Amino acid sequence: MKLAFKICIVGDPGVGKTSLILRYIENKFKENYIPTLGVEFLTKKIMVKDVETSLIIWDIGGQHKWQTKLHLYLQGADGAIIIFDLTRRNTFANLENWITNIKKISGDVPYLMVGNKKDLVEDRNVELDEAIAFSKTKDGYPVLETSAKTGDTVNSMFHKIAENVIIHKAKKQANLPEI
Ligand code: G3D
Ligand code: MG
Repeated sequence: MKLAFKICIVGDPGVGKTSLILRYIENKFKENYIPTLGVEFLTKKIMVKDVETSLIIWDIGGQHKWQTKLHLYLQGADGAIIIFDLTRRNTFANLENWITNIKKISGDVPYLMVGNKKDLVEDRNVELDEAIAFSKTKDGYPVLETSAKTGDTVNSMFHKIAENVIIHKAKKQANLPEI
């Protein structure tokens, strides 16, 4: 059996969406210049519980034109990762809006809440405890903390969403999208 999942990476501008994908796919971090990926999605194959799984990772562009086309990105997502910036509280406050959009457009799909820029220890403005408390008021999905700069928890973030998609589909007894 081979599976393919569409995973959307969302979150406010500058939280590190593109950097996390670049770290995951190419194991690189660009300090000063983040090239636009030039494509709307990238694919990575991983093994999840002995099953070959293709993650089709969609990066939501920062420019306004993409924000107005959010529905095109989120449509048909099997799961989402909402990124916020641990140094900027407003990006954490906006999780609520992102969850609303995901539910409205993608439907009942699993999502992770991920605080990025963990390496900026001195500038941290959101604590893990409060993010977990927030998750409990919503759907109780996992909260992780990452650094695209050091690579901390980046691989496990993608692995976790794949696992959650499989668990969620199994619960709903939906057919897994095979390729
Ligand atoms: P976006 O795709 O969500 O808009 P980007 O965000 O990936 O373009 O990242 C925005 C800025 O945050 C970039 O800096 C990038 O280098 C920085 N960044 C992303 N992830 C991390 C991280 O984990 N740690 C640190 N310290 N910085 C990070 P610039 O200077 O290009 O704006
Ligand atoms: Mg980007």
